[in-house]
Amino acid sequence: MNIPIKRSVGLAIAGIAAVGIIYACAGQRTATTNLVTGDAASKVYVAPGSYDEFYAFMSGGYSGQVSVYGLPSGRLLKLIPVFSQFAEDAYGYDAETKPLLETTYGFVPWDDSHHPELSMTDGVPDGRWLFINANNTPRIARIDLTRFETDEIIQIPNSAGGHASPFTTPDTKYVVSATRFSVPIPNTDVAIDTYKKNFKGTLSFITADQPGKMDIAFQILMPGYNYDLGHAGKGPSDGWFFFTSYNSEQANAKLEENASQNDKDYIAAVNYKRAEECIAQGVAKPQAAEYVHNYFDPSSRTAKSEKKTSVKVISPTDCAGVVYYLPTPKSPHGVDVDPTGEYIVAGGKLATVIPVHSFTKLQKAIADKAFDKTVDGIPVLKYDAVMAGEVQKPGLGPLHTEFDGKGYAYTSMFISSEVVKWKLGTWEVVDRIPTYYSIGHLMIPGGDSKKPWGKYLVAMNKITKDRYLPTGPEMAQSAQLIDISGDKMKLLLDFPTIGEPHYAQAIPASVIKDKQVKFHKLAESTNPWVTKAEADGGITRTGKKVDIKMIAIRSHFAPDNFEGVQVGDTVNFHVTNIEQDWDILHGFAVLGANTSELILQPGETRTLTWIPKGPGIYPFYCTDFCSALHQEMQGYIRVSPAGSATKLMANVSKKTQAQLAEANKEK
Ligand code: K7E
Ligand code: CUA
Repeated sequence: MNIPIKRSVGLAIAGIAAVGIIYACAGQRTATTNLVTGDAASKVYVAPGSYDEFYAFMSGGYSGQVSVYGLPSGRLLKLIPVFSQFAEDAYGYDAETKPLLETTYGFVPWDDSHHPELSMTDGVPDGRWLFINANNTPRIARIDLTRFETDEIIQIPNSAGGHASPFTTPDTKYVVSATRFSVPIPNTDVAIDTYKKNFKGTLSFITADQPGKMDIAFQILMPGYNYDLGHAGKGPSDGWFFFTSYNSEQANAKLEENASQNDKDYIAAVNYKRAEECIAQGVAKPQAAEYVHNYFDPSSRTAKSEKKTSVKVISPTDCAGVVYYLPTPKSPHGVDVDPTGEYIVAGGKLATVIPVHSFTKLQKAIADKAFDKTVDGIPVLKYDAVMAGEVQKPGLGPLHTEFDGKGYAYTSMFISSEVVKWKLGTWEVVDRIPTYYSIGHLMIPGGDSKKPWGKYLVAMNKITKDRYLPTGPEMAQSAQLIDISGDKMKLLLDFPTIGEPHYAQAIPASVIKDKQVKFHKLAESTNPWVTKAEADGGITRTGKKVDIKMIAIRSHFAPDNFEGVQVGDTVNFHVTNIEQDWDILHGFAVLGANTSELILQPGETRTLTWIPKGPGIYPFYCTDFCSALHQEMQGYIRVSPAGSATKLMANVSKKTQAQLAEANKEK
């Protein structure tokens, strides 16, 4: 076996200061690229008709979505749109889902999503929900895992760059979000070079355990550093949360250089139970802050957006003991807590070791007041007083660590492009395996929880280069499946991914596969525009607004002919799929519409809005090949000039026609 590409690069330590050059090296084709062992194929083979063992949820990065894969096959099962519009199923295009993408900046149809996080019960992923963050316009979404749909999005005020997010507490009481960028809080017009004086960070705790009621529980006002990642404590450290920060230099320009000066930055250790006490004592000041909470109600299958106006903000100076800083080398990125809750592992991007803090020592250091200094009311603990150990010579550019539950940790090494396996407690490196290329996060099913399922590790790589058939200048990003069941890690499979997967989560399929909703019960729909029976469709006019109610069922729409629409009208097609059967979908598209199609799940109603631009006949059709007579599933709408005498008409039954005429006369 050959040496992993990057470690063979003699730049070694010298390379630390020059992260950028690594990309150039990553593409060198070497003979090491095929390290797959003989039985790999059988280990990832899932026979046709059989199921994968795990669901894996990968963030889409700049695609703003979540993609769902089966493991070990690496088969793509689904794309869940979250922060980006998705024309395939009208997410963010139709009237029902658009409110999910509202913010105080208006409609924001894109974001950069990094960290999927499963809800947990007692520190173990429970398969109820998946949370994911938006980086650019800070938000957190909750995805319901009985439907694989985004149900809720909350915006994070007083924040810029919601990167350290949305990691959960072991009971899912809170998910968190920390500002990557410090900004003036509240945000205001100041000179950028007043950074040190005016810019602050915030750590937000968001209540997350009640569907439809996500809200900012409180925020902690922090020194103006960059907050990067976080993880909750567990077991003995339950009640604590750990966040990495860098740029303790407080540079506001050329951070590449200026934020890499200090040998150590900090992990913020937050005692959130203490924060709750301070709030109970009335210490938190309610501060005016506008943010938006959006909720997709499953019974009407319609989202609503509401504005909120205030948050509780705690300053560490007013709530002693709420935050401590753990000095951590150097510009740390990931922070990961081992399954026992004792060890807090940092990924110091520029560090030559992997530093590990001890929760026991942290408590003792606090009791002994082993402080170096205090920053804005936050005691800085002595490094030696809290350090459990350092993994020596792990490789270059440690970023993220996950655990197998058998006493081992696995750290991704971005610069040396490898996964390093080491032993908790002795801190010795026991194995390493190259990745192709430049690994970011890695993921073990349950690997950040109290009870990792282990077995596999997925490496999510930043650079793909020559791993697949070339597709022009841009290649799909690449994940690699590694078998960690034995002493030695074994590469099993490469598979391409969507967008840029940063982090991922995985859970045994058995936890969620039998809880899936198969269709929406039509009788229980509370959608205001639902059409529950074929004869109930029709067309009504209110001024220049025309509402069309229609059903879709194999293999027709009803009504399927409409007249009386005029140029300049706003026409809403409210289409209900009245099928009550699993996986029987219909679509709807109309000639000249300036939006996406609709895709209708069985039993749901969705709305396509269309403003016809000229007179004529416009066909509409079903876009989902639903039946033998799918091609017959079509209709026409007639558009007349503005002011035309053409009567409203929908070709429904005579009785319904008469009722319609009555209803329209009254208006
Ligand atoms: Cu390391 Cu955004 Cu979690 Cu990507 S972050 S790698
Ligand atoms: Cu309905 Cu095709």
